[in-house]
Amino acid sequence: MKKILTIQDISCLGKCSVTVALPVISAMGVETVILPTAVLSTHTMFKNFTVKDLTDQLLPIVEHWKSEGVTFDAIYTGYLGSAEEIEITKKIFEMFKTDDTLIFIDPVMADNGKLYPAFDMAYAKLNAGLCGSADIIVPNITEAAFMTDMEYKTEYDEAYVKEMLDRLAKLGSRVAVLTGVSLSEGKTGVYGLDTRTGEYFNYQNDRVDAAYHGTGDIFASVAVGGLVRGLSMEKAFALAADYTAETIAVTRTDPKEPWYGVNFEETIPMLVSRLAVDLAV
Ligand code: PXL
Repeated sequence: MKKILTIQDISCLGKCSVTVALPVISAMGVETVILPTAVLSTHTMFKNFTVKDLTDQLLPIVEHWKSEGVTFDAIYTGYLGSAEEIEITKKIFEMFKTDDTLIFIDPVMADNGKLYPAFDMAYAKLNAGLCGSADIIVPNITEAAFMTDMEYKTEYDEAYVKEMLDRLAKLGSRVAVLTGVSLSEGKTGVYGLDTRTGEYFNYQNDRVDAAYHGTGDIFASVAVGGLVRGLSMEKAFALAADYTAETIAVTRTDPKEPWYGVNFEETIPMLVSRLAVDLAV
């Protein structure tokens, strides 16, 4: 069985990071190993959340795995809590990367034009540096704007998106994929650049007019799960975009607030059956 290591926080309540990655990647038939960067009572969209930082645990845990001869098909990083954790994550890549290990980075730190409460510009720059170690990066437009020194825009054209991707590619990853890209009324999706071929790719879906929390984590988990199962990049990102859109659509029927999280649990059967179809073709 394939195995993904995911490095991100445990937000005990609120459907994001590890509480999304574990069920979603497992449902895709891939073992999910977790390295928690911190334990929070909730994600940081709640007020008065508690945090227990786990920076000092990261190296002892991975050194134990190393001594056991553990290997990973992919390492997928999400919300990291501090500059020091970014440095340690780089070390972990060096310890475990082989020619067959996919390094997949979601540089989680910002959305809707703003950095999350725990972060500042210095952190954004370090995250940009970390992205240079990746095979694939999947920032949203806000995160990309912070990492490329571009203005954050809510209205933009294809030239803006391509310029952003060109600048992201210069950070050093093989593939850069921007999420939440909306180029026409009522549509949203992903726009990517594969630096090996110089080709851009674009996949659009119907847009739901609400920004739900945790959808980036769902998108990233499905994309990395699909890639490790052997889907092409095109298929993996299309599956991730479609599953995220479907999950948002289902969640809209629930009166819960968008900042809480999405009801991805209800759409896992769709994910599993679509993955089976995609793998069969
Ligand atoms: O979904 C991204 C995320 C992950 N982890 C924590 C967060 C957020 C976004 O706000 O606060 C702790």
